[in-house]
Amino acid sequence: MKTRAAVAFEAKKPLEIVELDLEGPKQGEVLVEIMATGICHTDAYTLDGLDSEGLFPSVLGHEGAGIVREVGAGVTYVKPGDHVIPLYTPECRQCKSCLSGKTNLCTAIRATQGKGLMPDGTSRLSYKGQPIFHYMGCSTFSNFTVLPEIAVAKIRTDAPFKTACYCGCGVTTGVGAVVNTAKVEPGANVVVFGLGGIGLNVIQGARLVGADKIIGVDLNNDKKEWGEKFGMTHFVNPKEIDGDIVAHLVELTGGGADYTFDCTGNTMVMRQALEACHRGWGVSVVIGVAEAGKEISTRPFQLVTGRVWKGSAFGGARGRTDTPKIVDWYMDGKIQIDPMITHTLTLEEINKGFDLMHEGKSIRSVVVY
Ligand code: NAD
Ligand code: AHE
Ligand code: ZN
Repeated sequence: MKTRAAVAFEAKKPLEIVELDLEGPKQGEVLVEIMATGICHTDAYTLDGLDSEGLFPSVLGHEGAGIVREVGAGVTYVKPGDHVIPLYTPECRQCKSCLSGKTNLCTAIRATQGKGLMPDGTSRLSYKGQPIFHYMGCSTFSNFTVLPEIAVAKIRTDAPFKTACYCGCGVTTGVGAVVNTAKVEPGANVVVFGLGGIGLNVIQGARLVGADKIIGVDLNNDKKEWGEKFGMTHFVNPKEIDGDIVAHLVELTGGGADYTFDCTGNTMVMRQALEACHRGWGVSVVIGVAEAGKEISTRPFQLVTGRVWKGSAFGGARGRTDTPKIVDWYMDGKIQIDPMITHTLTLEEINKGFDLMHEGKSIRSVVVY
């Protein structure tokens, strides 16, 4: 079949809207009509050539929601008509990682996913006879996409696609990092670095679990009002304080934060986030994705004296099990999504979404097909 898609033909070039050929679902795969997709900073990072796994030409996009239109042989989990969210963190429930109960990082198809291919080692997408790579196993910047059955989460049918798609990455990543990875407890002091599409969800996650101080740090003063909408109690712009940001935050939290979250992808900020933690028990969670070649460092003494450095991918959420629950939390009013969708675009306008993100003018742009 044919599908309209925004293709990343080369790094650092705008996406081009073209008609692609899409092969139907093979054994264990499903064809999904993507109804809406968010644009996450990770898409921009890959398009900008900063991802060590970045492949071109490819169809980016990993924050979608849609409807199953066809299933391949052997598929039992979903049927045509089901509403689903594509999962860049699938959940096979059979691999060593899934069975461990210790991680959400299913390893069943990670190797081929990282090579831009389906589990059988081929692509379903092509343009003028040449294969186009899949991206993060999702490729939601295509109106139709093929996914392994283990890489879709079945969600309730009354959730609007335009907002539910955000649960495919940003909402689940931010809220999940608080609830699943850090396990923030009521009364804790929390510092969130970077108040974008992820950081604001960390903030609302911290509010949800009853954190005390929720301190937001951003270089963009416009983010103060945004943070406050979702539960932030204090805002700090590192450019506008006297002296060192770490010392400032340690003072503000009465000795250091119980939990800090990096939502910037900047390795210097990751260090500040660790060092702003309380001696003896503070936990810093790295969510931001750093560009290829970057490394983090700190004095080992920071760890010797009890600070803990952790990472979180997709908020520690088990794809098929937890994503539908996040959608339920939204539909039940426990978390908010609607105000964070600042821009609704057509596929033809998708490059504008990237511009708005780089200009700091959007929280989430969503393409509605
Ligand atoms: P975004 O562009 O919407 O937000 C980034 C925010 O960080 C902006 O408000 C910006 O002003 C702020 N910022 C940038 N540099 C800063 C600095 N030095 N100090 C303080 N604030 C700074 O991006 P997003 O969509 O929220 O994504 C944030 C990061 O999370 C990206 O690196 C993205 O790739 C990553 N991410 C990770 C996961 C995961 O599973 N680990 C999932 C989604 C996104
Ligand atoms: N491909 C990059 C790493 C990118 C990365 O860390 N991705 C996150 C999700 S970001 C979503 O917006 C993730 O889930 N990572 C776990 C995984 O298995 O990819 C690189 O450095 O090569
Ligand atoms: Zn993302």
